[in-house]
Amino acid sequence: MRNISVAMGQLGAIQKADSRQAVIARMIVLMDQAKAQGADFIVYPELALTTFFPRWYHADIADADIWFEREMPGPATQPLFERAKIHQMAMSFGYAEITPDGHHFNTSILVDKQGRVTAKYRKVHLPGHSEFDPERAHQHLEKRYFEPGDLGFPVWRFLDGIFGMCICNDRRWPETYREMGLQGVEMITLGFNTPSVNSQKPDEGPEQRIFHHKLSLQAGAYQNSTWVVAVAKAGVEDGHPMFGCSVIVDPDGQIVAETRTEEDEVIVHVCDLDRTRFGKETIFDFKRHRRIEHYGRITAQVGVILPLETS
Ligand code: CDV
Repeated sequence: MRNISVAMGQLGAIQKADSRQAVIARMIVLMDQAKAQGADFIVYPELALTTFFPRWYHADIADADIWFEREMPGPATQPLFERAKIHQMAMSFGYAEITPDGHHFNTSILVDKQGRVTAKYRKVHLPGHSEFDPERAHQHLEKRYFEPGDLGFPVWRFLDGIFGMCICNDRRWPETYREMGLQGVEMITLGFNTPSVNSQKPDEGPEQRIFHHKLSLQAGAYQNSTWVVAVAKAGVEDGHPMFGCSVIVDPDGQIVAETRTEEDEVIVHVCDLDRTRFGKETIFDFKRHRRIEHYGRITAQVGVILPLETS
């Protein structure tokens, strides 16, 4: 057995006016609770340090830089790293990253038990749009504020296993999981901010949104025989509701842990990384069963090309 005690550190709403210091204080409380429950590793959401700012339109894109971090850890986040070191707790969280040469990414990191940033992932699948869209019930301007990630989907030897990351919308794409599955991933962590209502389809509410969320995670876990840990930022941010339902999915695709609220909440589950072996050695033994000669379109083509019409 290779057991890792994993905590989901779900965050409730963060309002526009909330400071990073206030959010970090909440994250430290969650970490303390996780430690008290025996966790080795805590996973926090996407863009954990601020409100989900891509819902707000800045006419001058440079004005959005207030939401970005220039260093990690920086002055606001240092106390979280210090507490992690004291607890000997590994962690993962998401934040908006601005690089020294001015690139903007939606980023997630793995931090080891000594408080060292050991891995970085930058969100590849950016949903939404880049200009103000009056047709939508709310804006989702990730394509305005971020560039697509430039690091691919790497995996890392971390704790006692092979770990990978993705972020929110990435979880809906089978390519995300398979890229990491082909590198033997045993645990994928991700954070998300998902509005409870579809901005372009008012009758698509939380029930269906949560169904699609779980469907994607469970399929990705099962088809790659990996653990998946998905953690929400939830609750009502300045009038905009987002669902919770942070979950841990086992390598059979079963949900084994789930949050119950849309507030700050910790759930801890012990995950045996050896449970990934059976699926990887049988039905999803990629080496024996994949037929790459038939998969060319997946990397050669982006949109749909319909067959020619026959008269
Ligand atoms: N933060 C996200 O990536 N949210 C998307 C919403 C916009 C659909 C998601 O896939 O959950």
